[in-house]
Amino acid sequence: MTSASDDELKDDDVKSCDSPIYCPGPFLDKIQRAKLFDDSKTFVDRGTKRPVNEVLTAFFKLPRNATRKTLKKFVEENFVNNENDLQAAELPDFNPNPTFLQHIKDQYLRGFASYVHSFWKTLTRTMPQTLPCEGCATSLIQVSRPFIIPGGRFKEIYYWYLLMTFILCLDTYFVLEGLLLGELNTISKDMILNFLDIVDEYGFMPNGARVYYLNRSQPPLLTQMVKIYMDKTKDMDLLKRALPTLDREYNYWRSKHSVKIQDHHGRNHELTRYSVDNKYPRPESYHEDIITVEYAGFNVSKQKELYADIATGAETGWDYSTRFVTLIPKGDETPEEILRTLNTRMVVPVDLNSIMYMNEQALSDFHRILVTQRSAGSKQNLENYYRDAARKRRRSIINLLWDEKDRVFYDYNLTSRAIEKSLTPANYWPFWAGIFPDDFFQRPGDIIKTFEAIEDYGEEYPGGIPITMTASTLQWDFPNSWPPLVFVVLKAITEVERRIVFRQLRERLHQLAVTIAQILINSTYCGWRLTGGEIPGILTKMRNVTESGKLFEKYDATRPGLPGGGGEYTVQDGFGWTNGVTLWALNQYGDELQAPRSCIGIPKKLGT
Ligand SMILES: *[C@@H]1O[C@H](CO)[C@@H](O)[C@H](O)[C@H]1NC(C)=O
Ligand SMILES: *[C@@H]1O[C@H](CO)[C@@H](O)[C@H](O)[C@H]1NC(C)=O
Ligand SMILES: *[C@@H]1O[C@H](CO)[C@@H](O)[C@H](O)[C@H]1NC(C)=O
Ligand SMILES: *[C@@H]1O[C@H](CO)[C@@H](O)[C@H](O)[C@H]1NC(C)=O
Ligand SMILES: *[C@@H]1O[C@H](CO)[C@@H](O)[C@H](O)[C@H]1NC(C)=O
Ligand SMILES: CC(=O)N[C@H]1CO[C@H](CO)[C@@H](O)[C@@H]1O
Repeated sequence: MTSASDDELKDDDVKSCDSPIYCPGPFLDKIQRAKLFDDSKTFVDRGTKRPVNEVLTAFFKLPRNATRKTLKKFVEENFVNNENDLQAAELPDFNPNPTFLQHIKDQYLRGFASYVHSFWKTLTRTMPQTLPCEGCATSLIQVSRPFIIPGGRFKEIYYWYLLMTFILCLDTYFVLEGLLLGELNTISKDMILNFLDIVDEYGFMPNGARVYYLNRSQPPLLTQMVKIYMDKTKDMDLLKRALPTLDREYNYWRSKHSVKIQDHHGRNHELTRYSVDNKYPRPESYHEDIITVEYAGFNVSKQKELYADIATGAETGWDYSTRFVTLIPKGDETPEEILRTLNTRMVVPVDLNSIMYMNEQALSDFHRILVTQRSAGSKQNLENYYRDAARKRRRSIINLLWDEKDRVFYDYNLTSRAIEKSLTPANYWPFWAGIFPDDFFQRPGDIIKTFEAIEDYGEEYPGGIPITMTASTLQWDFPNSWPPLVFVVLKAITEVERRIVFRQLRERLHQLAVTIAQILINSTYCGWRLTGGEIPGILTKMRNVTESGKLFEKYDATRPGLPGGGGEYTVQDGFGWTNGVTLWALNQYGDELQAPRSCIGIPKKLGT
């Protein structure tokens, strides 16, 4: 018997950050405290020019009171400036004119989609497989196949961004089955294989492909990537390669991130939360974290707690947001003051648990498929094991996170032992996952109530659904609108819509989805247009613009086309997930969307 029960979940071998240069220790502390670069990430992204032991020897010979200038010189002498350490690569099987473009009615949107589709070519990279010397170090986690980068500051592959770049495959899930597939399958598979290799090596998927990210993960979407890839390709070889690794990743999450909760009826539940075991500044934001933590006047144990909550905040993918803090902002706090009240590990996030549920269902299906393939019963129980885990999780999510009165799911707050009544697009994730309370579809009037907030956003915010209602200056707060979370809402509406029998209600929801999609497109299209986007033969470039069309990682919900702001770095363009979501929406609602007639009236001055 190989029945996997909860007790058998092993605390799997997980490798942690142990580089003497890129991970917390005396070396990193000294260099990063000196704040040699504007962005702490600059240093940890540089590889060494000489063998690590020589670099360390030279470092420990420096006087203890070495000046900033001396340290800067030391870094210049010992580290390469490898801003461009990833190499541009050819995007395999690229077809400039995939079929889905023809399903977009509006010629401007079609031209726009064509541009976005072609942009993948500029985001394709490989990693150099050789270092400047024997014994040299780099923080990059090596992967052997090409991949798509998000763009901007993020030069390496990031975990949860990746699902979004796979949405190209997801297009075909709805309408164009198999067509796009023929073109971008290769890179999709390469990226999945890169991830699987990393999980095999490290025991989990780190936040990004750098050793300094080895203490935390990000929303666990690898199983979903395999799922949408499988839905398109039925590639059994890939599934066989992937499944043991996906099992292992699932075990990592169950064993390291589970939390037991007793409800008011005394019933026990197990759900998942983000939780990073960490007591140091994040290597890539070292100086920033020191200011947040050391200048706060906390005692040492409280400082360690805060470092853990900061790293956990990065694990959520929402770095940072008032969603995870205890402070009720008055509006004049500095970002540091807000972050000092992070309570990340005590939040049981509704989106994370939805993803875990989707993974449990997918893993159950995968085990069933492979068993059928082998026509043997040996792994049968894993199919049931995951099915059972999904069933339990669904019950727990409904028992603990559903609010009967508001008719929406909320996060659960372990500190107050109650739901946290604040609404973000993430609260709709369970619907995407197919989790509905038993009476949901019997109460059509209440379904309107569930989506009332989205209807209001649609009327009030012409630039996108705001991520929260709190204007805090943190980047996962108002007024920013994040395309992947708009995608979640659209998927949620789609899942509800297709289960509804009442025609009028179905149409109302569909109209809502089209409005939300149109708003998304208004923003991404105008942002692109105002930064020099053009369509050969159809639309000439706006005068006085030197750039050639940008998509941003986030937008301003109040002003369509303008990038969002706030947070720890300047707004990034590129941008993997925005491109993915834009193409998905253009395909999904392609015959109902229109290019905004004019992007004028939108302030011309754009962030960079
Ligand atoms: C560093 O310390 C040494 C001896 O402790 C002293 O001679 C030197 O002047 C100091 N340098 C600076 C820049 O403070
Ligand atoms: C440190 O501070 C926290 C709250 O600020 C307090 O609860 C805790 O008791 C303090 N610990 C020590 C060892 O003083
Ligand atoms: C959770 O509950 C505590 C205690 O009621 C409260 O202070 C806090 O603001 C709540 N929210 C979060 C995200 O911790
Ligand atoms: C736009 O270009 C014209 C001519 O090239 C120039 O006179 C004008 O000042 C420019 N306007 C802006 C806002 O840069
Ligand atoms: C999209 O932008 C156009 C401006 O060209 C505007 O007329 C339209 O109302 C916008 N659509 C939505 C849903 O906000
Ligand atoms: C996920 C991970 O690698 N976590 C590690 C973070 O670092 C601590 C020690 O500092 C390890 O115990 C964790 O396993």
